[in-house]
Amino acid sequence: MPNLWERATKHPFLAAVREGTLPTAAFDTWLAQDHLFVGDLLRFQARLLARAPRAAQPVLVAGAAALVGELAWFEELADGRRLDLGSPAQPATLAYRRLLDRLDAARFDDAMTALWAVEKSYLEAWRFAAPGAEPYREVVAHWTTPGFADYVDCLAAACSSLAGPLVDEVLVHEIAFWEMACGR
Ligand code: HMH
Repeated sequence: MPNLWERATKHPFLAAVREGTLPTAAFDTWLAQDHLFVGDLLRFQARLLARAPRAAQPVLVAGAAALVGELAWFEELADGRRLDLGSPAQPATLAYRRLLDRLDAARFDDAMTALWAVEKSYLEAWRFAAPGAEPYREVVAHWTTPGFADYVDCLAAACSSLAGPLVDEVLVHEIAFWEMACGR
């Protein structure tokens, strides 16, 4: 569904990051909520790892380790902005968490494809925002490094399919997440 990909990866939030017109409050909302999301994603990925076939273990372990590092990176970013990361999860964050929880009951292959969609959409989204206006360059760079693109390729290689209803569902949640950050 190209339209969902487009909406998830070319959202006005990302254009505003590129152009330097994003309100600080929108960025800070995104930062605090994405910190919560990454914690949820790490827990989901650990559960997926627990039932992964042998061939998918390396990429899932490497990704989980990267998510732990990412949590520390979020905490540093928040520190630098004097932003409190203790704000409660907003409805879009909670809804995305529920999708991740539901993936526990999906077949491994389908859950793996959904994980790929989570990461692929982020890669494409931040590529769209690149290089980013000055205050946001470091954030854009974080998700547009060759290492992250390689990770997304490795996830794809461990997937039996790169499409399906769960991919569309992921994209709907990605769109809602940007909308939340924009206060909509
Ligand atoms: C909302 N989607 C969202 N946040 C993220 N950090 C990623 C995907 C990639 O990990």
